Amino acid sequence: MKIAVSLAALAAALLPSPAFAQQVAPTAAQAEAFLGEAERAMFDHSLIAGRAEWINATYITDDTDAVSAYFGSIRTKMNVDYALDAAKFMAAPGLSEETKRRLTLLRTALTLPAPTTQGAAEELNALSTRLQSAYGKGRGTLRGQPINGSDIEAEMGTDRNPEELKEMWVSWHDNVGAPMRGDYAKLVSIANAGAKELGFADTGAMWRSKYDMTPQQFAALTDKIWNEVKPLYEELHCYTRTKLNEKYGDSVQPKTGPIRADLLGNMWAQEWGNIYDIVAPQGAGDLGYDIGDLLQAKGYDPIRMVKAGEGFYSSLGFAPLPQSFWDRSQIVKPRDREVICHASAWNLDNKNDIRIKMCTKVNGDDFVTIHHELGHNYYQRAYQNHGYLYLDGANDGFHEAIGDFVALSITPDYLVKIGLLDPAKVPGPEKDIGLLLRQAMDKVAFLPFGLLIDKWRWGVFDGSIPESRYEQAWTDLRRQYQGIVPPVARDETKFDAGAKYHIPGNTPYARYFLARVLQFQFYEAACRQAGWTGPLHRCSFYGNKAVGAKLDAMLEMGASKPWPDALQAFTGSREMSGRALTAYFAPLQKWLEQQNKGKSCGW
Ligand code: X8Z
Ligand code: ZN
Repeated sequence: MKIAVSLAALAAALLPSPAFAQQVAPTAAQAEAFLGEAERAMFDHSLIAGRAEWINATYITDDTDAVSAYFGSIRTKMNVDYALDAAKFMAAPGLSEETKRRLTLLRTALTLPAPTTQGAAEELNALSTRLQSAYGKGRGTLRGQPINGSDIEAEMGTDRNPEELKEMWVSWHDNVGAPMRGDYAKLVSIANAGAKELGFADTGAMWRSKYDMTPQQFAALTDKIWNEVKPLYEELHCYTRTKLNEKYGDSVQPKTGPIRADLLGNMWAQEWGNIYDIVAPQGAGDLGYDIGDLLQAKGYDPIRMVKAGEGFYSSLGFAPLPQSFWDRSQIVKPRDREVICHASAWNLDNKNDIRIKMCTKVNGDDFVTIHHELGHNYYQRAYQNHGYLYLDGANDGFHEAIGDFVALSITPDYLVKIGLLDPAKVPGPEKDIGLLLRQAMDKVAFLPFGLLIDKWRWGVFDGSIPESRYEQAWTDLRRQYQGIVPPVARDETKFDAGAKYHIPGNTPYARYFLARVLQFQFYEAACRQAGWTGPLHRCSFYGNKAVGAKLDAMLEMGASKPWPDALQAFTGSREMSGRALTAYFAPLQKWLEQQNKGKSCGW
């Protein structure tokens, strides 16, 4: 309320009368004054809205849902008003590049815009809060017993009984996804009406407008990157299918065709590293260690895992995490209330009140996720001195890539340095293929998944996937890109997309696809800066202050410059590409091609 009044007062002061405003284009000075006021108001609002959201995410009740939706709807209305004004100020003559950039960022700032129709912002926020909380409260079953989200995720990683895997997969998708279908369709239609009012074709086009290029160019860029990495994925798919067939037999996993989605060690078949034991090459397969086992053996608890993550960033020269991080983060799942377990990183005051929210388990997946989340926090802290609109990554793929890039340095030698691995257990060069395969099962397997989530959503938003085909289109994309199929038949009473956090959570997903290739671009550059001459995958830049300083310089830029400038600052290149990833895995690709000789690959 207060915000609307102050904006109106500002407009009145800047523009003599509404009639005058319509006739005379605004000036550059007025555009800048408007941006300054908008940034201040959004900054202030974020302080209270962020806290409401944090409380809701760490203690889901009907009441915290209501409070979170309330502040969310204020934010939506405020941002929509500003975005509409920003479009008008774009017409001002003589705008600097900097001002144009800020106006553009303001126009695309909302993930879910609402139309200005009475009640639309409230309905949209009620729907999005309800969907997100429903996900947080979701349960599947295992051996007939209810099991929560973080537990079922971990079980999918270790269980090797195909009947139990199927039960977990089906119960999770049926219980969590299907009931969301109606709410999700409503949300899509409101957000699209909002996007159209802001001058975008639809919400998906608005999402694709955040990459310093047109929405069409962005879609083409993601396809280009996919084509660069697809041959490697197809080899990995073929090899993994063979190994699954050997383990489970034709009745569970046939030799040809797509892979059964529940056999890959992950609820969404998005990362396959958990079934490394099934695919490990004969002889060279035993790496001699598994990070989860090492953490367990050394008695690590979740806090100590986060301290280890912090230690990596400190070794690069980043200041330690503030005490408030330890006081306020949710590192383990509270036992007595519903929370959103899906990991996230927060900055509550846009300064140093950085936190993570996880339901950490002592395993390898969560060790990597900790580094991932901390990457967000160090990024947030590094760019804090900019104005509100620049408090973001160079693009959202950069934000997702930082922590993963750091985690690529978790090599055997690094594990020795931090006392997790016995020096005598460091795998020799004969284990290089095993090490690369272990890494590929997570990094390469993810690529088609990273792309298809938003292929589906872009289609939903542009209407090419109508509500009547939500399920079919999802299953088709999973088969087309990943080469996987659900363990049982699905129909349009289901909504499997809703069983993946980012759909009810409304988090755009192309960012993770970009991050998967960007992290290898950063890593290759950091290892070059460090003067590394060995095999790329053995490089760790732990302790390298020069790499840290260069990284910090990129992080400090925030969103102040187009992303190619940020990429160039750290890597020398202005292109996002799959080349660094394929270079890292080149020896593995050759090996996979040999293993797959004579097999009919594809699906
Ligand atoms: O959602 C995440 C992070 C939160 S920013 C844990 N990730 C994607 C996912 O889990 O689906 C990281 C990898 C991909
Ligand atoms: Zn992330």
